[in-house]
Amino acid sequence: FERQDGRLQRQRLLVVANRLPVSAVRKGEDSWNLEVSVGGLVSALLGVNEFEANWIGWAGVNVTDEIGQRSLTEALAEKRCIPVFLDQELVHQYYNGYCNNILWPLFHYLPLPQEDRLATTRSFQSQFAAYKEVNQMFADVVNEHYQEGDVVWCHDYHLMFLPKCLKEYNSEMKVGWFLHTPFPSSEIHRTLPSRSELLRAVLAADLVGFHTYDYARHFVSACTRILGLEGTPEGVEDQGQLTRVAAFPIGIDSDRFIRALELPAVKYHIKELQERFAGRKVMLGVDRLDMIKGIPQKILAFEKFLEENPDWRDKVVLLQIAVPTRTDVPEYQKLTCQVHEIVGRINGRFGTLTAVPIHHLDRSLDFPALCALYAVTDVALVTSLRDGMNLVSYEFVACQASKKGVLILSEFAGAAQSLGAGAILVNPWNITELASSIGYALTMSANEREKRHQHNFLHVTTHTSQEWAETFVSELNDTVVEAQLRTRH
Ligand code: ADQ
Repeated sequence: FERQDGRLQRQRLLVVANRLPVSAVRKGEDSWNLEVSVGGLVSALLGVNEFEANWIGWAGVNVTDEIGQRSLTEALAEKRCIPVFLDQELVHQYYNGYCNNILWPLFHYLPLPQEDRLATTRSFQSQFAAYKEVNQMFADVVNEHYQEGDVVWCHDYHLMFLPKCLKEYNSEMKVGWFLHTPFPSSEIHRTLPSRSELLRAVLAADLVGFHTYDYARHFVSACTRILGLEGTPEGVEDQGQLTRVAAFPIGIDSDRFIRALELPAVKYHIKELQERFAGRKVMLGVDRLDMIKGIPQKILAFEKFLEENPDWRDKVVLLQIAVPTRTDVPEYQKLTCQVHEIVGRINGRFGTLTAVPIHHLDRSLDFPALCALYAVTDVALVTSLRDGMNLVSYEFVACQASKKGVLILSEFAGAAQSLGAGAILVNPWNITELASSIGYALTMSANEREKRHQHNFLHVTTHTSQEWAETFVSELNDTVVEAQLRTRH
């Protein structure tokens, strides 16, 4: 809180992310339907009362006419959202191209595309140009709405250029940048043709945050090895200028999940699911259908488990809820086909006339249905090949107060560092190990389940998303004050 004219005032926060927390659907020339999309970031900031949060981002629609842009801007203003308008070609080059085909895979240790090197190099250059152009457009909108004293919090790999663009406008702006994905080893980052420009642009921020200490360390090493800068325990130093680098592990709004279990709609779903799967253990996967989530590996391990344990074939079911994502990117289309093929084969192999071992849904679930599923699950499977944190594992734990189910968790998810002691940690590439972990989880004693659950439940309910946001912003405020003191001396 800041004092102004003797009155308490909440500090204004400008949250800048690729997507706004609402999706807009056009109803008429100047009317819009706005749907709140509750993801990790939105719920993290919804619970933070200390700040007045305003959002800046793309609304997810192509609006080229002036009437549409004006009316959408007005509709979004009621939700404290400010749109950045991007045309289709820019979205294609910046979002589908540079963000999702280059940076996203690379930050998850999947190498740069290699099919046609020349074509890739050419399109790479135009995609990178579009990326910079879009970041500048975001900076223009932030600058237009910025008021002295605001904290500007930039999010994720889509906006790595934004801190630099903002500081060029106003070096006094308090700018923080947080990465939701892993930051890879410097050996991976150094393959990126634009490696130095990106690092320098991020370093313009006052505070740079990651989910884990390892990602922060990788970032500092990349700055040391690629840019030749000095890494210190506080961050990265360039000619006396310090950029603070630190770990801020995200959490969830655990109370929202715990309270939801008391809602009639959720209780109704729970009862329905219990009846539907009576006599069978329920295993659950909830993921965006993305190559980093290790969905094929998870399903293949389940197949191996059924193959080796015929007695379990009619006693266990795997529910895999996979919400389609980035459906315009060819790699994602291929993954969908691959998953469908494996699921079909396994159900054909082990299914009966009355039951199949895998229920695979290509869609998202609403909040009550999702909570109910988490609550009835015996074993949750998170098999990410890499994952910044993974909130699904946190949400599952929050909903398991009565059942005390088991979490099988990839050691390559950031969450392994916080929930590792309560979960069964696995290497998702090792299908044999994964299959035997399934057997171990399904037969674990009640005593061991209870102990493991208590450990994780305590963590999830004390390291919340609200705490994450408050810690980041207060650290940013402190960093700026310290920097001002240093320059004065
Ligand atoms: P994501 O890759 O999207 O997030 P995750 O952290 O698991 O991964 O968050 C997904 C969110 O979407 C969860 O809140 C989950 O409930 C919801 N969700 C996923 N599939 C769903 C489905 N089928 N139906 C309904 N809801 C579904 C990125 C990074 C992560 C990082 C977060 C937050 O990749 O590593 O943890 O940001 O920083």
